[in-house]
Parts: sequence; structure tokens; C-alpha cells
Amino acid sequence: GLSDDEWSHVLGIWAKVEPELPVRGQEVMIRLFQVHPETQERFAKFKNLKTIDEMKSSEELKKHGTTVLTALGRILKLKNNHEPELKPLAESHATTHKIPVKYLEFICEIIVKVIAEKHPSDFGADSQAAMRKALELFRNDMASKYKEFGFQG
Ligand code: HNN
Repeated sequence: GLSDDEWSHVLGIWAKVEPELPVRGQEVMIRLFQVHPETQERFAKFKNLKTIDEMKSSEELKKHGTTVLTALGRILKLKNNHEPELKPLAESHATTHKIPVKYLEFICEIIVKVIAEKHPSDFGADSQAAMRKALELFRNDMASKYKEFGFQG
């Protein structure tokens, strides 16, 4: 797990991101689809969005980005005790959506980059390192739950 100090870095920067969650969620999803187009194929409802402009005007995509970041925020706030929040998500992403661990890595990397671009002065080296560690914990625990649900990820 992370130390108290690391968690305070993580939750400190998250508090700055939270008021702008819909727009950051939208940016994260659009960047994910651009950098890793195979991820877009996983969404029946977003597959048809071809240009960045189409993506930007999709209220549904913005809503989904908000959903993803809201879920992540709840997990982060539980610190090392995220199990109860993580389990149902791991189950749906393993059994229904079948989202490879690799895709979780992709989005985590993009989340760090987007926050770093938008909050350069509040997201220094220590905070970035702490956030990476928290996201790694999230991914590792997702991956082990995936296996419990019979998905190799
Ligand atoms: O569990 C659920 O299915 C509820 C909806 C949900 C939530 C709370 C989804 C979700 C869906 C269902 C969308 C719907 O029904 O409108 C789908 C198709 N996800 C996906 C697909 C891919 C995907 Mn995710 N999610 N999600 C969440 C919450 C959180 C969440 N999802 C994630 C990634 C990386 C991908 C592949 C592109 C993802 C992450 C990282 C998180 C944050 C915990």
C-alpha cells in the first residue's frame, strides 16, 4: 500500500481535479481513443464517433468519462481499503466488458498526463509518483480480482 504521506498527495491533487471531472473525463476518453483506437471498439455506443469534433460533441462520451473518473475517485478515497468498491467493477469489467489489464494501464497513464498538463504547479514529482503508485495498486488489485472471476486479463 501507500504511506499516509503518499495518500495525502494523491487525495490533494484529486481534490483539484474533482470540480472539473466531466471535462477531464471527456479529455481522458478522447485521448484514450486517439492513442489506443482499439479501446474505442469496445464501446458499441462510441464506435461510430470518427473525428475529435464528433467525440467532443457527444454528451454520452462526456457522461461516460465522468462515470469512469467518479468511480476512480471513490476507489482512491478508500485508500488501501478499496476492496468493496473494486470488486463489483472488477466483476463487470472481467465478465461483461472483458477489458484487458493493458487497457487499464493505458487509461492510467493518460490520466496522469492529463492531470500533469492541467495542474502543472500542483502535481509535482512527489505527487506524480504517489498517483502512479495508487493507480498501480488499483490495477494490480483489479488484475487479481479478474483472475478470481476467471478472466486472465
Ligand atoms: O460496471 C459497469 O458496467 C457500470 C458502468 C461502468 C462503470 C461504473 C463502466 C463501463 C461500461 C458500461 C457502460 C455503460 O453501461 O454505460 C463499459 C462498456 N466500462 C466499460 C468499458 C470499458 C472500460 Mn469502465 N472503467 N465502467 C465503470 C467505471 C469505471 C472504470 N472501462 C474502464 C476502462 C479502462 C475501459 C476500457 C477502455 C474503466 C476504468 C479504468 C474505470 C475506473 C475505475
